[in-house]
Amino acid sequence: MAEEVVKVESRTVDPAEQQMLKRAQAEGIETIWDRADKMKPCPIGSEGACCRICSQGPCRVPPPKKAKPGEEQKKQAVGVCGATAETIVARNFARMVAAGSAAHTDHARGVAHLFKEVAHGRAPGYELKDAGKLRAIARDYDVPLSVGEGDDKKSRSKEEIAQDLAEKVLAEFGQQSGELVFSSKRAPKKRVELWRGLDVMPRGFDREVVEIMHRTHMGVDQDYKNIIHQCTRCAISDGWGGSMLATELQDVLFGTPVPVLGDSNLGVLKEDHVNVIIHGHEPLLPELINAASQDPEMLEYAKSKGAKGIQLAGICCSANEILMRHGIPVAANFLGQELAIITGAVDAMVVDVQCQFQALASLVKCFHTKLITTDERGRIEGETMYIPFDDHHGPEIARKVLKEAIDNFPNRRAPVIIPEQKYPCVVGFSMETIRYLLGGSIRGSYYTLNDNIIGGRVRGIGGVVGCNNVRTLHDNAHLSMVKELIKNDVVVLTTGCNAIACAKEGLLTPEAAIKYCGAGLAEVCETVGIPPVLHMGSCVDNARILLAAAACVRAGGLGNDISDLPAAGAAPEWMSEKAISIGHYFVSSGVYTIFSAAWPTTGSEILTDYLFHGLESELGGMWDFELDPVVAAQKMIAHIDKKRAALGIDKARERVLFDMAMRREMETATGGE
Ligand code: NFS
Ligand code: SF4
Repeated sequence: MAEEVVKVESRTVDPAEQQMLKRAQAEGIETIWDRADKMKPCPIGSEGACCRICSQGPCRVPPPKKAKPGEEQKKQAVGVCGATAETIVARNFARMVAAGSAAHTDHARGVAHLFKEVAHGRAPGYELKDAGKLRAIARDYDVPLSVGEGDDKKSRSKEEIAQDLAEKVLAEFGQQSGELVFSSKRAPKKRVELWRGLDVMPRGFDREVVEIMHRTHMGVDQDYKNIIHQCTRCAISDGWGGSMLATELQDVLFGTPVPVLGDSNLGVLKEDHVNVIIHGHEPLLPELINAASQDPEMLEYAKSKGAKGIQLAGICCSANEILMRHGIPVAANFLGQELAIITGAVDAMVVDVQCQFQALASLVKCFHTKLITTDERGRIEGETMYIPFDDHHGPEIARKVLKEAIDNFPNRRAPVIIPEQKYPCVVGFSMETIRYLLGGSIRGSYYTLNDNIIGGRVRGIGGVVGCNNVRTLHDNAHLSMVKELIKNDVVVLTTGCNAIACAKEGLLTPEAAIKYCGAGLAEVCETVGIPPVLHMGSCVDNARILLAAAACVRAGGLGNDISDLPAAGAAPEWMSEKAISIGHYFVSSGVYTIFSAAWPTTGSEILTDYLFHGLESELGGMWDFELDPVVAAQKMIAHIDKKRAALGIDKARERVLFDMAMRREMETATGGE
């Protein structure tokens, strides 16, 4: 290769992926890092200061350079129509919220449709697995669980309940007025009242997204605060709506996650097995591919082609879904998708929607890998094959996909190089599991967690989530931030690509507590037997974090709203529009939320100040940005301490730290461990 070879250590901190990057360099295979080097981000676009929503533009309104002494300060430009930087930047931000929310809600739509078909017995291969959760959701939606009165009272079957529930949830997509059920019933009472007072209760999933698109059309909403107001309503409809619905219905269909052991990193691939990568976001088909991969007939077929078995492994959020529920190993997060193929060992990569590089289509041509698209919304030009998923023929389709992978096993041509790195992880911390583990079967509440927070052993809660971003050293910000938090006794709840980064680093094991945590958190983790970083699932499962926060509020002792909790959120390597929607629903729920990597509103100081400071007085939560992940973690801790002080529990922590120091001193003095 003529190009200068870039040090792989400057691209990713993951040794397995470094090895694959070296292979790519040696063989002249292009990856996302090479493309990023060639593509300089547009400075005006990255500030959000470019408007191209009508053909009189594009209009660029970046902040003017600071005037030199004696010079007159130039004013910020406005668009041809007079749109100010505030309007333009807010519009761009709003469209990110709309796209992110749409992605989550459209995911929920697919799940809801499948749920309906399962309820009517029209979707072979699926069942209503978690009847308890089904009833809990039905109660929220006022679906009767029984019929008749007195002695004639009869419980309704799961199917009957699910049929009614399906109609009600599907109706919420096109609902025009009123409130969404989860937003009004599952958020803390005080939060709901606040939202009602601000008039940001979402009315219908689709309506809120469409309204952002309308308001940000040329010449409509040109008041930045009013645009952000609609962002808030739309984001709530994502977190306390679409995402929550996707998570809850998936739990009913596939089971609510409980702790399970899994493996992570590229070392999970097996040279002598048919390797199938599940990549994307929706677990509907992957659930059946998993079932099919255990079918003796399929295994026989794999053997007939010379393979010892079938190895499934995940990438991105589909990975998190099947890892959480079945312990299927996770091969990589977002930035590792090409590197998995570069092992030469992947016989098929099965994708559905979201976060899939178009570059996969050309990359698979360098290897034998089949790129199989499975969703009509997510085709890729140049894909090897399109096998559309359909609710009514799931098992057949799953077998067809697997058969394609098996048939491809004998076609491997490049030498197979599988990195040896493989790390165990304990995952499956749904909101219910945390309640069970920390509350025990008797109390079954979040009170024990609260008690530990009040007592000071646990300083607070950090939700660290989100993507990878090729503009930052891969996984570095995730790991530095999480380590800084747990070192300071902040328990971390994680999802998405952050969770995978943590898995690959061994942070999702109980042993990590002793190695990385402050004494208080280490003690709690040791007593309960949990990792200090709790994997709660995929990105739609960020709704689980909201539910956990609501449960903390309900358990008592830590104020009466999410904004009172000593908690903070972060996405240190974010890149997708979904992350902006997620961040904004955390902010709207009362959480201090800090992003690293990049910030999309720097084109307007006024708007940025509103998001970072102004929103706090309205919503109790606010955005923040900090490039350095460790400093960002410290800012989260400062916020947590501010909330501890407001709750009057800051003294307790000082006592705990004092006791611990005393005890340690005594132990050293007596030679104890
Ligand atoms: Ni979330 Fe999942 Fe990863 Fe980011 Fe993409 S996989 S939905 S968007 S990149 S965390
Ligand atoms: Fe320019 Fe206004 Fe058209 Fe945007 S809407 S491109 S600011 S003229």
